[in-house]
Amino acid sequence: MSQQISLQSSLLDLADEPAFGELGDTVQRIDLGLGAWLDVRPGWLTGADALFEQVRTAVPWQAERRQMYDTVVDVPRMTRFYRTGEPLPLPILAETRDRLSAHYHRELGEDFTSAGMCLYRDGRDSVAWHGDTIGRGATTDTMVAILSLGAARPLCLRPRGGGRTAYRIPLGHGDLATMGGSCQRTWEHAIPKTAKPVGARISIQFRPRGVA
Ligand SMILES: O=C(O)CCC(=O)C(=O)O
Repeated sequence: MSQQISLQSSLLDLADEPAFGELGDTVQRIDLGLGAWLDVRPGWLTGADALFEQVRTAVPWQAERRQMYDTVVDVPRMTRFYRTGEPLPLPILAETRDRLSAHYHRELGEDFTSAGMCLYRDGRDSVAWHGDTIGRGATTDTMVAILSLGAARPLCLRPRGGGRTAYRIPLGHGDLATMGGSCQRTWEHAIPKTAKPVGARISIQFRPRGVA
């Protein structure tokens, strides 16, 4: 049975202006084992539903296609990757990155520099089981910090190599989740499809240089 972590995030987040809460002791660390951990900070950003609309409008979303066996299929989500040094489309996204860099700098030893954006339009959009193992994440410990906007979708985690989902963590509405330690090479994560009626969600992932 997977462990469902229930986040008391602000389902009624009516604030017009995005505002960050504290990090510090409000961040809960889950030891996943195998040298991996997951930090969760429900409702880190209030006004996240208002920011969702700004990000959805400001980002030039791209539809990707990829080879799957002998056919080319649509990637079931919209994406845009802002590589290291590329300006982010809204000042608050740079502020988010800088706040995360400040919070994790002692442990990470470097800053977050890139921002991957994913738009899950509805329950048909998803990402399959994977670790972020392009680049340094394949061989060294690192961190991937995710700010979620819009409707909550579960981030699922399982040890690498298959098997059942060990954790299901609903993320949306300004929640923060950070995967750290060996997580990208010893665990896999996914956002599964759902037949339930769910609204759109945006995931913003901050990574250090050379991790993708
Ligand atoms: O949607 C999420 O929060 C996870 C995204 C993800 O795993 C990825 O893009 O590599």
